[in-house]
Amino acid sequence: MAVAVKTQDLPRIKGVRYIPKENYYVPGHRTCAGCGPALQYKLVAKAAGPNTIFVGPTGCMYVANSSYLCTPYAVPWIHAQITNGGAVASGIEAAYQVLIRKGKWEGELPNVIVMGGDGGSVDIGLQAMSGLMYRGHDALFICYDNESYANTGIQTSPTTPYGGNTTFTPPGPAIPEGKKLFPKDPPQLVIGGHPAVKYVATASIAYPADLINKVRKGLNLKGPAFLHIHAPCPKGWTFDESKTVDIARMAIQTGMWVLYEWDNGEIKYQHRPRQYKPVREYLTLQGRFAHLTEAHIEKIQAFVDAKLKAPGIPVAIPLPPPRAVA
Ligand SMILES: Cc1ncc(C[n+]2csc(CCOP(=O)(O)OP(=O)(O)O)c2C)c(N)n1
Ligand code: SF4
Repeated sequence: MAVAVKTQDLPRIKGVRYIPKENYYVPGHRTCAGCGPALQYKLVAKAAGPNTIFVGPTGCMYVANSSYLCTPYAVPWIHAQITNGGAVASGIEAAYQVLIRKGKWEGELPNVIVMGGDGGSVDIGLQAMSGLMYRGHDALFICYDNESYANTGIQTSPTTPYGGNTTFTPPGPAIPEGKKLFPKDPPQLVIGGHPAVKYVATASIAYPADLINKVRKGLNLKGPAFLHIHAPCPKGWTFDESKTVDIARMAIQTGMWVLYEWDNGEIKYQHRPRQYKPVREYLTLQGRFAHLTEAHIEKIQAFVDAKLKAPGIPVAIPLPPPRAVA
């Protein structure tokens, strides 16, 4: 006889006043002051609660967070390789399903959450993330997006915006804009290619209650879910560490980041401003864009304008010209 899998039902919260007081990502870690990914970790851990297992593909949230015998996670966690967060989570979830089927685990199925950087989610870790989504494991995959391979010295990643100055895309006479490519679209990548996935959403540290509700929705749902969370990085983006939340909010006010959820084929938007501010107001707050010319800023504005005509729908991305043959 099939054994019923007991699952959790995490309640929706009405606003910031109702954010749980309990912390499962506690002080004592070694991330930079004002680290956006650390703040989102804290919020996700509050949302998920004690019956949670975090899976961490290598990145700032593991290397900067944990040193020998000292970590900030107050729930079980495992450090995966940057390539295989999705595979490790798949194995954990599948093992629990077997234990439940054999009557060796009588509790609720834990929340299995992969917390990967953009590199560990949609670049080096893409195949394992996609495998988890494709096979339909009951797990939540979170891509915390600091728009670079931060832990190895702020190298460019596929989600680094056009024009971003990183250690691999320094602006100079040959390439004045720095990064030449426009970013990948992680939510659309997951939605478009994975029939088992029914819930995909974007979130931001600037809207913590919305973030918590999306985490809980993804966890309550049976099957795989994907969240793309905007998490500014003061070190890599070059801004004052007291401004992390302001920068995250400005991204939404200028349309550089759009908050939405894709729920079984239906798109719903959250916190859409009546009037978007020019992208310049976001770009000028960050040293990584300090070298951009008017023409570069116009190119970014045109990209955002096209995206905002149908937010959540991929836009045609301008490609760089083919490389000149030496
Ligand atoms: C296969 C492999 N390639 C490269 C590395 C080196 N490496 C460690 S952390 C890291 C950056 C991770 O970037 P991301 O996943 O975006 O997370 P972040 O550091 O930005 O939080 C890299 C490239 C590695 N550990 N394994
Ligand atoms: S480099 Fe960025 S992501 Fe990494 S710990 Fe510092 S602020 Fe956080």
